[in-house]
Amino acid sequence: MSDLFLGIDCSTQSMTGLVIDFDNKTIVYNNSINYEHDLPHYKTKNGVYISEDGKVVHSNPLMWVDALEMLLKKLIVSGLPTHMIKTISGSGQQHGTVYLNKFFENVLDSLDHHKTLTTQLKNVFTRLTSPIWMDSSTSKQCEEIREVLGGKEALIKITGSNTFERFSGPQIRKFYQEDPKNYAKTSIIHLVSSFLSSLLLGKNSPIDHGDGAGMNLMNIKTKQWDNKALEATAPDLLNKLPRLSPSYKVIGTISDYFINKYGFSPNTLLIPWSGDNPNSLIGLGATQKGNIAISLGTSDTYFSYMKELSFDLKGEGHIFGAPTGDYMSLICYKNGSLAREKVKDQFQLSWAEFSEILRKTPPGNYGKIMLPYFFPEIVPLVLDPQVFRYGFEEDDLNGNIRAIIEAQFLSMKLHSEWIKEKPIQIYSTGGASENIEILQVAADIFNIDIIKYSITNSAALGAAIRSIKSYFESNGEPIKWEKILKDFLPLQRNELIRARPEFKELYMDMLELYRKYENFKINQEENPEKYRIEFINKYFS
Ligand code: XUL
Repeated sequence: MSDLFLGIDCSTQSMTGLVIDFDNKTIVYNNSINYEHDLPHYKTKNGVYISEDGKVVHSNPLMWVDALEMLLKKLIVSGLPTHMIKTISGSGQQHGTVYLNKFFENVLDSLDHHKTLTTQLKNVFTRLTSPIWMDSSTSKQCEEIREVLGGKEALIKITGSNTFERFSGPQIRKFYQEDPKNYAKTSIIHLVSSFLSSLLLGKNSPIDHGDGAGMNLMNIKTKQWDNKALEATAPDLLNKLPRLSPSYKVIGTISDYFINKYGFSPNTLLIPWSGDNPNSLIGLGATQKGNIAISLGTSDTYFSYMKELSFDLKGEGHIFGAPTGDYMSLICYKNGSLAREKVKDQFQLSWAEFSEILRKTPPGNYGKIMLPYFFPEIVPLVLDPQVFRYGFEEDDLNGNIRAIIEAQFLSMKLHSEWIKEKPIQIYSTGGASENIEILQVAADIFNIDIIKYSITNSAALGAAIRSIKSYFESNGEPIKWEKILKDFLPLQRNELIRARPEFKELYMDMLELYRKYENFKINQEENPEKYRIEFINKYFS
């Protein structure tokens, strides 16, 4: 076996470890811990704690620590020679924050490998649970920060995004306002990514520019903490944040705890972890103009590489740093897999039955339209969840299945219109991308072919690929992204889902209909029922 590279992904519902064998260009390890099933004593549902009104969504940072240790134990049991791992990087669900006291670094520095990480880290948190990206409870703080920074457009030009309920800045402000004592006791605030990176490093790890951009705190042009944004958020915040770093820069070597306990070499290099979406950009090889990625996981995201910085002044999308040092655009939906599952479970279907219904129902769904806000939605902003159905009822099995999938991709197409670089090719990842019928709907709606990957965790794959790039760079043997991606990605591309041109016009019409329904519900515009009847007459009579 040759040089190995490890990527770890801490996502909403699970933690995955993936190892690449560089010379043989293969993935030699790919395994996950599911929080709800493998760590039931944390009592999460799908990895999270949700308040009754659905607005407050937290997870447990100690559970992530436990999952990391469980993952590494599994790695050892698999017989993988951990001492051959040259570099490690990782990926975290974006925006989530971890609040730590002044003992955190000392504890990391003096970890005893005979004890577990959780026993040693249980007293370092000033907030026992971490707000995560699904939280939508900070509208007040979003407004306050936006106002101080000069309104939506000014804010977008500073941080790359409007304030969003799930973003770290508004979440930090809420903690400061609601629990000032524990805010004062907080020495350092990490993202999920930099928190886990700190464990491996044995001291505070920097936040990378990819994930840092999801906080409403980093200046998107200078890639430094923005003083005005920090001041608008909470007092003394600069002293409570780690430094920022490019995603590709080596930050040190692995700490003694992991060397002694899991057999890693003391020379194992570490580079910063990044967000799951920036990692997926690499894991899907979407580093060229016109390459679009859709990730169908707990969140559904639509993102693309961006060479030149440009903004969505309407404020629905975001600009993050890309791990290449450039930029990426992103739109995020909360009604992703959990919403699909709700519909599937309502009718007690298996995924195979769900797919069968998609296969046998016609594009356009006889004019049945759903606005699928099962949970509070990010795009468009819907804080009080409600599902709207036009032309059908809640008990219409076929109607509901097709309607939710069409709604998800019509919404994606609609809300990505601001991205200047038009899609030429779409890459898909995430659990639901295993489902060809779902991807067929997406291909038809976008009228673009979709490349499906066999590895559905492109975030872990992206993290492993990033670590290859940085390893060789730090050894003075730089390899171009194109070369690494060419070597490692074609093997993963296992299916092409072709857009069917015969449905192009139908979906263009349906997109306009969907736009009207959104405007009707969200902006109180005219009821578009007569257009829906026209649509039915044109395609289904
Ligand atoms: C992106 C976002 C989610 C999380 C969880 O802005 O909120 O995609 O990263 O996957």
